[in-house]
Amino acid sequence: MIAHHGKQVWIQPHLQTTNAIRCHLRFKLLTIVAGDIVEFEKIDNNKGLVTKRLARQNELAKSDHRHNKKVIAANINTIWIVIAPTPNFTLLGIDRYLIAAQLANINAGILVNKIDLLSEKQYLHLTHELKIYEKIGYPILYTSTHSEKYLEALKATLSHQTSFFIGQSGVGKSSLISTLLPNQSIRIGPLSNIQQGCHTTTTTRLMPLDEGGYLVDSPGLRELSLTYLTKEHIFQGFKEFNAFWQRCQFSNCAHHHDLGCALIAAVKNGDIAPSRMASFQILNRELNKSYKTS
Ligand SMILES: Nc1nc2c(ncn2[C@@H]2O[C@H](COP(=O)(O)OP(=O)(O)OP(=O)(O)O)[C@@H](O)[C@H]2O)c(=O)[nH]1
Ligand SMILES: [Mg+2]
Ligand SMILES: [Zn+2]
Repeated sequence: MIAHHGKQVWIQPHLQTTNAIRCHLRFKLLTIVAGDIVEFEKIDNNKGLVTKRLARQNELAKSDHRHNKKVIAANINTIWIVIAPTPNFTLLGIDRYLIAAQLANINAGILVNKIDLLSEKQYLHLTHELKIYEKIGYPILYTSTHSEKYLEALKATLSHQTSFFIGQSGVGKSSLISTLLPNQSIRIGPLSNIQQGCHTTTTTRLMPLDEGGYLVDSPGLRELSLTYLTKEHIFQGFKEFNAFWQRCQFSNCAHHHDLGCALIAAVKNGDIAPSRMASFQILNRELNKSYKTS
């Protein structure tokens, strides 16, 4: 499935030589998202009926406003968390996406766009700040849609797999995709729109790459809510914490006070970054609050 269009969906037949087909769903309850693989019956050359959704390899999800799980995309190989010098980003915001990816068993990396806006000093500061992610094992790519030289490396990284671009509105997800796919018509927004809270991209959409593979563009998210998860999930979502799983002195350790807490000891030893521990505690507090309100 490539995109929703009201109650209908666009399907790309397996052979990429044929155009996308607009389909109704046979069953109202059949939920399909970008990246889903489906069976469909052709009605005519442009129309069809989706009859079945095949089993998903993985599901990228967030919480809806009732703290229930909402799947955003399926069958993704790599999630690229797109950030930029403007709009501003937070490490907590990045961690939310990394945890969702880790729990869905999807590779993730950080794509820093608009580096043309950085002075050398700012660039060095940023690369230093993001080092903690490289240490955990997340790749980091630096790009600018204003310069060809970064795009070749990006293309090579993305080929032959399905890559999902996610991040705040205005970081340049659609700009990057349209530079990589010049033949697709993709709307790019002025930054002023975004500062007023307008999102340029409104649907998640999958597009084929000439070299093989797909890119998925998605609407900007202010932040990814993860309140549908349990505390255990949150722990497991922090990849580097797994070495400390059940190592705390007390089995009900809340990882708040240092009495026998393996995580707090790891922060002191430099094995866990303080910002990751801070994110972990914030996400746990959000869970406590959502239990009370749901
Ligand atoms: N300076 C600079 N500006 C860029 C770069 N890439 C994108 N932009 C600008 O950033 C603005 C937002 O770009 P979009 O591609 O619409 O951002 P988006 O992430 O798709 O936003 P949503 O669709 O709302 O989520 C546009 O004005 C782009 O021209 C870049 O590498 N450098
Ligand atoms: Mg966009
Ligand atoms: Zn602990």
